[in-house]
Amino acid sequence: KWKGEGTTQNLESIVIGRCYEYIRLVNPAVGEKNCSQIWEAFKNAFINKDPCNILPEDYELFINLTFHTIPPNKSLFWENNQLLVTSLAARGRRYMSVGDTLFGFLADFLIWCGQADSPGLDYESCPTMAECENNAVDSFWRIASVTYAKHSSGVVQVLLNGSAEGGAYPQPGFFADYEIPNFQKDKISQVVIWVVDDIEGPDRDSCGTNSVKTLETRLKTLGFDVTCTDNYKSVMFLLCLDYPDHSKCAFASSAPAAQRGPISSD
Ligand code: ENP
Repeated sequence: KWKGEGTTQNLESIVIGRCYEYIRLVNPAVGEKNCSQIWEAFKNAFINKDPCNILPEDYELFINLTFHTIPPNKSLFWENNQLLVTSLAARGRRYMSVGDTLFGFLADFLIWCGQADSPGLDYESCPTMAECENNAVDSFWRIASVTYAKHSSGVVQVLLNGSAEGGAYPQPGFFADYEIPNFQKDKISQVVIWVVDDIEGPDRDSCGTNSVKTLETRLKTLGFDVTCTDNYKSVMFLLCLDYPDHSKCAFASSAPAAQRGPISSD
C-alpha cells in the first residue's frame, strides 16, 4: 500500500549480527553492549505504530544503548556519494562517518517499518519521505545525524559531490538541517570541505560557487574556520580505481624530468 520498498528480509538477524560484528571486530573500543536489548529498543521505536507517526525521540533508548564517543578529527559528513564515503572511511579505520558508528552501522542500507494494530514488520512496502516525513527510517536518521553532529570534534570533514543535480550542498538535506545546526562551536576547530566531481559527471558545483558558496558563507557566519578543496587528490585516487585510463586520472607529475629522478644510473 505504500510507495517505498518493504522491510529488508531477516532484519532482526541482520541487526543483531551487525551489532556483534561491530563490538567484537569492527570497533571493540566501544566496549561491551547488549545486542539483544539494542534490537528490542530499535524494534520498539516503530512496532505496532502508525508507520507515518514515528518520531526521532522514539529511538532515544536505542541511541542511549548504542552510544559511544566519536574520535576527534575523524568525523566525515557527506551528501550524494554514499559508496565513495564507504570506501574512504574504511569502516572507521580512516574516517568515522555516521554509518561507521555503532548506531549508524546497525541501520546502514536497511529499510524497515511496522504497521498500526499489528506486531509484525511490513515486508510488502514502507512509506517514502514524500508520503510522510515521520516514517521509521527518516526519523531514525534524524536522531542519528543530530547525535553524530553533536559529538563530532576537532577537524571535521565534509565530502560533497560537485556533479549532483540538486547542487553539492542540498537544502533541505540532513547535513544542512540536522548536522550543521548541532555542530558544537567550542569542540570543532575546523571544517574541511571537499567537493569532488564524478569522473564522468558534469562540473556543476565547486568551492566558492553556487551551493558550496552558500555553505562556506553559512559556516563562516557561524564562526567556524572553513577550508574548501576541489577534487581532493586522495579521493580522486579512490574514484580513479574504476577509471584508470580517464584523462582526469592521469596523475602525471608536472616536475621537470630531471626532478622525477634518473632513469639510468650514472
Ligand atoms: P543518500 O540518499 O545519498 O543515501 C541514503 C543511503 O545511505 C541509505 O542506504 C541509508 O541507509 C544510508 N545512510 C547512511 N547514513 C545515512 C544518514 N545519515 N542519513 C540518511 N541515510 C544514511 O543519503 P542522504 O539522505 O543524502 O544523507 C546523507 C547524510 O548522511 C549526510 O547528511 C551526511 O552528513 C550523513 P537506509 O537505512 O536509509 O537504507 C544521516 C542521514 O552522514
